[in-house]
Amino acid sequence: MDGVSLSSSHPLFKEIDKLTMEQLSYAKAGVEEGVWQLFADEGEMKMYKRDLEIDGMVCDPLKAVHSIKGVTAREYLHYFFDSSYKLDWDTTLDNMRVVEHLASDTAVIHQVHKRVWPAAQRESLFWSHFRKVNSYKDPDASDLYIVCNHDCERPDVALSNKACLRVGLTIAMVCQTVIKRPQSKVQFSELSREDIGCKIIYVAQVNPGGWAPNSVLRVVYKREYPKFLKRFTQYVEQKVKNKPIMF
Ligand code: 6CM
Repeated sequence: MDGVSLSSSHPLFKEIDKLTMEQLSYAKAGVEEGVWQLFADEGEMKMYKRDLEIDGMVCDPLKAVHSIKGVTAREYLHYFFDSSYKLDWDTTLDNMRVVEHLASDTAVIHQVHKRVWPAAQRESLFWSHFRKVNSYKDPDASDLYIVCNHDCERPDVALSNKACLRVGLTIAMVCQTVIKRPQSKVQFSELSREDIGCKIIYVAQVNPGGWAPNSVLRVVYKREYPKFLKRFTQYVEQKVKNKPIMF
């Protein structure tokens, strides 16, 4: 999947292009000491957060780095982007639907999340864009893909119920395939899953969109983000097992 399928004349193109590239730089910028606090450290998976409140609401930025074996960047992000799998792996969801397929690499998605007591139920409405950006890959990587999600407005998508609040979100997952055998000496077709790995960076900032107790929100995020990344990774590992490698 080289190039961008979304037409440059689409009204959302400029915003999608700008935000996707900004999130890519932000994700790759690392975690400065004294700025990011490590809150989950499980094997290769490390998760960091910063404390940030906007208008009194917790909007803590999150950054996670992970590294797994046997999966390519394209495969990992295929399962993250493709909405037909979301209900399998996203345990925060009550339901979801694709509002519009804007192109093969871009969709608008509406999700209704499970209610967390005592706060009101949340929903999200966002564009989701999948892109290959090899010019930004690390020297040891053979490719780089990103999925970027950001909230949007659609007059044709009403709140699912009046008590629901719509969250704001900017989320990106950046993945790079690492090949363990010298690339100059090997064709992709000769590689097995033992020869490949994937470096993952996930960044997220969610605005709760209205009242929620700050302490509960922080507890929920600390529990849910590691749960999500571990569960999603296991899901992908299971899905690719015994399938031909997709680069
Ligand atoms: O990135 C994740 N999921 C993607 C699914 O396609 C997508 C998600 C967007 C929405 C994220 C909003 C999460 C809101 C969760 C409910 C908030 C409850 C409020 C509690 C009040 C006390 O990018 C994985 C997202 C994992 C989130 C933990």
